[in-house]
Amino acid sequence: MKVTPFSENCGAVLSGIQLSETSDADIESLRELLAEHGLLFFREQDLPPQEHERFARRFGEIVLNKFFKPVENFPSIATVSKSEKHETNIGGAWHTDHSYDEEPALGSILVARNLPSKGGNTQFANMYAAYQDLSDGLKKTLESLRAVHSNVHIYGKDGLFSKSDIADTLGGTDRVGNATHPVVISHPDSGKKALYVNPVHTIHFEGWTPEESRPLLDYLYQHTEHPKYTCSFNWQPGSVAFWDNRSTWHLANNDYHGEARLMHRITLAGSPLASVSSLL
Ligand SMILES: O=C(O)CCC(=O)C(=O)O
Ligand SMILES: [Fe+2]
Repeated sequence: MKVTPFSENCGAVLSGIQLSETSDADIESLRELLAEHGLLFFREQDLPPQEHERFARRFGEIVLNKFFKPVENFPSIATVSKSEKHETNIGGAWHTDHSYDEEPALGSILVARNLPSKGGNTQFANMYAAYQDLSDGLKKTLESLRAVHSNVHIYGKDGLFSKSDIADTLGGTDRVGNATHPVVISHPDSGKKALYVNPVHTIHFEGWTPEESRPLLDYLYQHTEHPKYTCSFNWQPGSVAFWDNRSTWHLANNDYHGEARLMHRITLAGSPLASVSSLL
């Protein structure tokens, strides 16, 4: 197995491995690489749904997304799709998945099933690197804060998607909720510090109003979106991306109107997030 950086700060490409034929030692190496880089890319994989599921289960427990439709006959695989008729896509703004849960998902394994002739890249950001470059003063302030994450304004009955043209492809408007997490986490597997706020789900700092929170959140978002911390993955048939939700963000480009794009996603269960200060 060969590991090549994908860009300066973002992602690693793994070659010389077929995910349907991994040994226990391969799985352990992948676990370590995921904790370290937060984002692994694979090309030319032969990973039909049953193999996708088998590979995911070797990493841990699968969690079901409350809003996405499952793949027929594979209840643990979520469809992430946009048809030729739709304008709206899923994940079209910077976010990390499931931060609105008390125990946010570890990450996802996304497999390309049907791709547009061009466009449809997924962008990622490295939240270890984005945190690392902040000043010591700001780091100290952020380490003492917690933030509230919600999905009500996105997946709720009056949320963003309910008004969109993909409303009928999603469900679960009554399964929405909030959770509070540290703003700087100690990553459960790597122990490294990562900035844990995101533009779609973080609504305010705990004890601060949304208005008071906005300027600092916006600063952190604009800082993280710098090309230095991000990369753009061009999907090809057989491509797989495996990301860690605790140390990365992602954004699905919506630049292929009139064409369909279908991805299969398996999400792995995570654990409660510890703040850096609680470890002192
Ligand atoms: O379709 C993609 O590239 C990613 C969409 C997304 O946000 C997700 O699957 O969590
Ligand atoms: Fe997502």
